[in-house]
Amino acid sequence: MIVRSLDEIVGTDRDVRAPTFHSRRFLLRKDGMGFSLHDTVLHAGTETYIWYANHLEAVYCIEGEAEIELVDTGETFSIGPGTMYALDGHEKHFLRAKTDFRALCVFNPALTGKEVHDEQGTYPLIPD
Ligand code: 9YT
Repeated sequence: MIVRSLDEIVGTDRDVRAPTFHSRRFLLRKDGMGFSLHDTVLHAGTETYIWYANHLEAVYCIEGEAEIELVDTGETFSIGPGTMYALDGHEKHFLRAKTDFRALCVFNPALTGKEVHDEQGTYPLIPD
């Protein structure tokens, strides 16, 4: 069994900083669960372009407000506390945080912990 607190993760190599968000990675590939689990905070007023070409991601909002715009259709969705979205089609999207936006994020396959977005907003698949 694995038990971890946010306090144990902040400031370690599981606490990954990017220009528009920070991602505290509770579970990674090496933990053997088959998915990774992150507590992520997008910074208020930021826009992030994302295309998870190699991963499926589900996002459950805990705090804050954000808008998602799907690139291919132009559809927009407002996301707030208690709402989940799942990128089951590897959708390219813009994520705009109206306030600090905190969410639990689950990735399949699991991230290894080293990934940061590339210029296409993608996390690479890192081989075993
Ligand atoms: C909500 C979202 O997709 N944010 C981008 C960061 C990613 N979820 C991560 O690495 O935690």
